[in-house]
Amino acid sequence: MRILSGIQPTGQFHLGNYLGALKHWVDLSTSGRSPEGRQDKGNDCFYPIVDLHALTTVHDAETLRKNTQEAQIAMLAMGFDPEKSVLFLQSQVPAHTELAWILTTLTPIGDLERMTQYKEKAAQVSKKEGINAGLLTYPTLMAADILLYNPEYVPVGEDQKQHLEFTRNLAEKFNKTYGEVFKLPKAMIQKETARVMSLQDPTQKMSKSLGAQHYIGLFEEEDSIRGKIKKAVTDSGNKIKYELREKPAISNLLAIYSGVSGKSIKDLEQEFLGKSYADFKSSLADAVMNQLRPIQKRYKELSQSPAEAAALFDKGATKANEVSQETMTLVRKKIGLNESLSR
Ligand code: ATP
Ligand code: LTN
Repeated sequence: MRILSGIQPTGQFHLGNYLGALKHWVDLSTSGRSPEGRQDKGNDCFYPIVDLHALTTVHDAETLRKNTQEAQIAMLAMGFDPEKSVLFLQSQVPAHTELAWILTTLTPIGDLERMTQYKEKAAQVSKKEGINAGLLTYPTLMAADILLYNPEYVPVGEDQKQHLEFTRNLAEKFNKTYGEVFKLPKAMIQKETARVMSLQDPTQKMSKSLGAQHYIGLFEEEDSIRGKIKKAVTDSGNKIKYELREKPAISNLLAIYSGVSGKSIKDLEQEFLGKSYADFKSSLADAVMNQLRPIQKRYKELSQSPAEAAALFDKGATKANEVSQETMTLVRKKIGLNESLSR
């Protein structure tokens, strides 16, 4: 089964990115299990680091270079295996921008203006800076990332569901206009950790932009992580119980615990029956560190030779170029671009 998903290199990854997306992607590339439980031999996974998307918000070359390098090393440290999945930089595969342009010509502006992520990002931009057109057309580039590889599933966090719907509509429109080329990809959402919430405000999703106390960075020092968990807000009462409406903070901590330990929330409620919030948090911090320690260790080792990590991504780009060119040959033919002149 073919799977594709992308992540922006916009700074340090946090536990929300990891539990909501990246951990799941590693599992998909090693286990070969589909949402229907079908046992395939192994999923055929494509995971680009979408550096061109990052350009919509990052306009400093050194920062982008550094973030991209860190993202490459982080993915390898988390267990992404370049033998099992195709890891590459979006910018090293020109077909992404080529198809994005073609799709832009089929996209009503109103559809782009309606996107929640666009509205949120546009609201954050200062008046002086203005809203760049890339923020608006972001979803057509994302649609191109996906459709070039014709994946059946796209594992993403809940926040990306709308972009997936947009991608499906665009694929359908292309097929209707020019003839069948694209499969309609489905979103794959990891239910329990679809939205890891902030440690300080469980009504908002964990994110870097809320501030340091709200998230746990994957490569943060142990003392800092333990401190943040200790200071995480809790709910009134004293029971360790998953009740989203009554106990959003404890429910979030339980979901995190389940995500890092693999234990079910039911089993955790049983395990902490009658225990205090303090005991629970201390045990949660252990579980988080058990998950992160090996990743952090590997990150330190891989950071010694960033060129090796980059070389693995170069290899992935070669493969991604091959696959995407096959799609583009068909696309060019269908839309009437002159084959002999364009290649
Ligand atoms: P920022 O921290 O700057 O707000 P972000 O954390 O939202 O950014 P993205 O690049 O938008 O980072 O997300 C990368 C992936 O991680 C996406 O698939 C997204 O759905 C997932 N993701 C991000 N935050 C969370 C979260 N709190 N819970 C679950 N999944 C998340
Ligand atoms: N928009 C996504 C990142 C992204 C992506 C993709 C995800 C870009 N291209 C293709 C899945 C498939 C985000 O903001 N997390």
